[in-house]
Amino acid sequence: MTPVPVNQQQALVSRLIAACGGSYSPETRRRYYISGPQWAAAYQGQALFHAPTRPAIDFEGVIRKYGEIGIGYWTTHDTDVIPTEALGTDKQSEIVARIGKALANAGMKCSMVTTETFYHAVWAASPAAEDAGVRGYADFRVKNTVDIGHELGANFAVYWPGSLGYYVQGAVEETETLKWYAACINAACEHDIAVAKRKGRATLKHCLEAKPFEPQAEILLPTSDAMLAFIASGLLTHPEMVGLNPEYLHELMWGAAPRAVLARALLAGKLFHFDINDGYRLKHDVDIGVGLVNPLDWLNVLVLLRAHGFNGPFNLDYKPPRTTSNHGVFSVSFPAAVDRFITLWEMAGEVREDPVIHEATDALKAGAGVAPGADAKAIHEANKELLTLHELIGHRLVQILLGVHRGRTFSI
Ligand code: XLS
Ligand code: MG
Ligand code: MG
Repeated sequence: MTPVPVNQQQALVSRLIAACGGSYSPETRRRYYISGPQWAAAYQGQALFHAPTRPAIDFEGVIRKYGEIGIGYWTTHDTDVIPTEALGTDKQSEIVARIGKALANAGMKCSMVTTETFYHAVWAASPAAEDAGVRGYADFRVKNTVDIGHELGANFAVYWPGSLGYYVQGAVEETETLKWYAACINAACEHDIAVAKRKGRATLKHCLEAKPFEPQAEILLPTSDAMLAFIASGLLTHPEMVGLNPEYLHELMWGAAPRAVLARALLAGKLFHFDINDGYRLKHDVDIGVGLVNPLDWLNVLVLLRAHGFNGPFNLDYKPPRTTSNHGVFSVSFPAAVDRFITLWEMAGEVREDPVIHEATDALKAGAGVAPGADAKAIHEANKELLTLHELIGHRLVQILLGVHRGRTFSI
């Protein structure tokens, strides 16, 4: 094997990703409502047991690269771009103006803003802590994020509450904490109504994002279903402004079927925004790129979303692995994730038109035509051959995903 010196490695990566083929042009990529988070591209590979592996990159660099790739929208936490101590000051206005310029230069738009209510030490006991000072500060932070969102032309605000739970049970009274958390969301919505009116803009869509654990041991609102119950609990003053930002992997983390989660959100009219990534059931929030682990499940998810007219935003909330360099983040991670998503989205369109699936599904719905009655055995006997179609549909979906074998053999 010939060693590859470091000054030739980027060229090798670029040549091999081109050799993979199947990439879409930036113009095509921009037609989809796909957003790139500031924090995803700027992630340096650090974690509790992991030192960073990539140098820092500023928002101008991230936005420029996203624009070149053809990612149409950018999303950010307030403190991804504004130091905590500068929030709400003139320095913030200066930075927001720079962001606006960078977006315009890259031909991008800001679609979503979110408040970091988990990283800073002030959130150790959550944004809905016992101390009124912490809660007042949380109100300031979410309202300030609403201001930034309107300033940048965003339409969505996301809330992942982070530490809304505990390591030690019994230390907080759950109903009290949930009421305080609702008060914070209410503050954001009420402020939004006032700002939107003043600016002649629509109010933002406020999207709650659940995660079952991490960074706490137990979480008070661990799943999208818990968030739906919270929205309908009567604690929110503007429940119509509040919906969900489910994250694909967060639902797998508690063992759910993400497609079923999304179906429940769709029925409730609350699927506002969707964080797209991949990973493993009942494990950590590893935020792997969309389609790298569960492509068949992703295909099925997108079939459901297309059937219900959900066209985005699809937010690339994943983390390029620690083994990827900054060159790799923009030459492999992001373009490849976008391209896998587009391919799966287009395949989902094919599934919806597929004549075999159509005929099988119609036949299942038509049933055997026996009159409804009380004879269980007769009903089963009349339908039993039709039900093989469930497995046949599964086979057809995998064929669409993998491509039919076209006579393929490799080893014999
Ligand atoms: C963390 C969340 C976070 C949210 C936005 O696990 O996914 O990135 O999407 O705060
Ligand atoms: Mg997320
Ligand atoms: Mg995640």
